[in-house]
Amino acid sequence: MSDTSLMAKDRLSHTITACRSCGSVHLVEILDLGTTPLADRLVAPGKADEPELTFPLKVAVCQDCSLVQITETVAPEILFADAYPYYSSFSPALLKHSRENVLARIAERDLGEDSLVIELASNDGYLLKNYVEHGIDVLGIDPADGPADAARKVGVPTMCDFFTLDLAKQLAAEGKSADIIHGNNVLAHVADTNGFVAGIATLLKPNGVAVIEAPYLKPLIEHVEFDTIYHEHLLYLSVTALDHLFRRHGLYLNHIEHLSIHGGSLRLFVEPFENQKESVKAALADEKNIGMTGTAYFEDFSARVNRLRTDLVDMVTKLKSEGASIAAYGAAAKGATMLNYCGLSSKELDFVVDRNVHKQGQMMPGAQLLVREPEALVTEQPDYVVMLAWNFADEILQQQSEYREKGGKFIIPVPSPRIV
Ligand code: JHZ
Repeated sequence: MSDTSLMAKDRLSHTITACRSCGSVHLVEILDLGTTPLADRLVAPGKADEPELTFPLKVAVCQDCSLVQITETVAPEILFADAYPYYSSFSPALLKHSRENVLARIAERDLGEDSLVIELASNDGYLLKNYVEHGIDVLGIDPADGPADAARKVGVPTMCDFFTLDLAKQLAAEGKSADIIHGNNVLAHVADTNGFVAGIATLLKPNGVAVIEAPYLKPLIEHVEFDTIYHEHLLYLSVTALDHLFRRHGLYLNHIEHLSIHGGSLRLFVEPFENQKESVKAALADEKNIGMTGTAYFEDFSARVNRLRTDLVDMVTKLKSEGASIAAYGAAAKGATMLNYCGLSSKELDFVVDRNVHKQGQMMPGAQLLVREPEALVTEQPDYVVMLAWNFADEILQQQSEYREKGGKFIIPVPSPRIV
């Protein structure tokens, strides 16, 4: 796919002036995280001295449809297609979560020989492979070459492309229509929000369902999960904003489930007919009640984000002054936001570990920490490890029992820094 160096600077990003969903110009800024490098754009060691691409990272809320969104759109070809390093299959917890999702859908739907399940942003086939095992036809669509190749290797037919309304129309013209469309952690990533949802409407069978997962705005705000804000995530979703968005395309958010994954997510059940369940009614009422449909709810968020930064930097500075060595766990995209916003780098942290072999040997953007294999925690035994992938804390703490038994401690930064 396209290489950044071939793109004119002015085509790399643009700032929006209207809501990504409803088009209103009534956007109110609620947070400014400064100018940051791209969270998943790892740096090759030989390129440490080359300047990194950086872009403004500001968050606004739409006063008309309540959608929270960042105001800068970085070209998707830069974000997702150019050596995108995220492979879903490196987390056993995510694999289990996805398998359970598929088994529940198979149990509740009458899927057979004529059925088709499509996944948008199917990554390395981590989810669809479970349908393949049950003999159900699938089609994965993902713009990143590496993960798409990995998916084909595990038997998941995959188109390497961005999902757009045009692509949906092309697939529909070829006779494809879906019983289920999955889209996990992708709705918030797409700049043409309305085109993406219209594409789903185009491909769903009249009795089909789109089962979509996305981080939920409420825990993000309440637990100060500000590090999940980066350029890949254009939207921060509430049920209110989603309800408006889907209705515009003849789709209905009929049911939701609350999930603990990624710091608190929603699983949305979206259908081409209206049958709103209590789960949605309750969430809409709750969001209205707590003020999420206005701007007041967000007023102290920026101050709480600043407080977390001060607390984490103070903690790290104090430990360093006492002679402690500190590393980090998880070369996660959210880790890049955390490190860059807090100004933590190789001065304070020795290295970061991550199981993803595609990340190892490279450096985290901005902070330029070298990514090493998790075994380095036991061989190097740093005194403390900042848990950047705090959303998988339980899994990682368990996996790192040897490091912990030898006296190693983790610093969990969210919702406020604490040592475990
Ligand atoms: P993880 C990703 O964000 C990318 P990130 C993306 N933008 C998105 O939308 C969100 O997910 C939802 C590693 N790890 O998944 C793997 C271990 O090393 O929280 C990952 O590199 N050992 C599409 O990148 C990182 O940590 C482990 O035991 O913020 C976690 O990144 C486990 C469990 C993970 O998301």
